[in-house]
Amino acid sequence: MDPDYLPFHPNPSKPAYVAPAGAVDAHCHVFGPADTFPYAPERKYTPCDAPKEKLFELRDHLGLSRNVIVQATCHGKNNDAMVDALEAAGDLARGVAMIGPETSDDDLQRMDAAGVRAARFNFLKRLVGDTPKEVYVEAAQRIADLGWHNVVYFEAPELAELTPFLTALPGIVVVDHMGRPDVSKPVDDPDFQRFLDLMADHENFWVKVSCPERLTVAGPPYDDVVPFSHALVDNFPDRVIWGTDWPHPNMKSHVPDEGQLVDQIPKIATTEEKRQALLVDNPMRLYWNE
Ligand code: 0GY
Repeated sequence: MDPDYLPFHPNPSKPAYVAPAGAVDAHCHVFGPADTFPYAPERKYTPCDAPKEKLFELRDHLGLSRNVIVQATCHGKNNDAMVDALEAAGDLARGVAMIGPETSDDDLQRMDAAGVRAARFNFLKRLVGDTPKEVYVEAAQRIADLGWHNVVYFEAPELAELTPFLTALPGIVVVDHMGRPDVSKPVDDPDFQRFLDLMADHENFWVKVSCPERLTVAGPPYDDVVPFSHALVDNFPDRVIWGTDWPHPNMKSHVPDEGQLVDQIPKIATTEEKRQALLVDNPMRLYWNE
């Protein structure tokens, strides 16, 4: 089973930027290995295996300390590979699951014990098809009872239609990849302003300033994405987190070098204080607050 996009970088560079002690990669994945954790039959893409050992190696190589491992659609709602990675990492990782009506209360309890702290609701039709919102509403209610939060993934043009649903979610809502703005437009474009307004009006909304490799038009080192990340870090310093997005599923344009992604951090968070919040204090408050 061959992957249908580019494999991850075999030899990422060592970043020049040294992250503060305890820095968290708050968006990354583990895939397979397929012979132990098969990919979901309903998946929209086939990844290359990206096992937990490789993720932990990358964490150490980049000078990071912890991971938040996010369930991706290629494993569907079978969270076993992610949970296995959490169990191997001990206190150094937390997880974000994908759940549905088929997920039992026992499954939720088991995932909670392993370190899962959120469920992810994905609105990208290219990844999940068209999931009825009622399915997400019911799941959100179940996870709220466990003290988990919501992680949502959508693209900027969908935000207006999704806003009533998103703002009705109970508890904290973390938006993946800055709400996927079109970075060929200026930062004051109405689509991105709508997202900034959502963040400003709803203090339960957080955002991942991640994924420049997917958003960029110019390519590495992703300077065209910096104004967007920077605006979010500056306006909402206590509600931003950062992640590598390793192993970058569905990347077809180029193979990202995670060392380069780490080296973007000082451009988007321009003081020590902001970097400490982005990389350590905020993700720790969200995922290790117990
Ligand atoms: C990401 C982004 C993507 C994939 C998934 O769950 C997924 O399959 O999230 C994407 O294709 O944009 O966050 O990994």
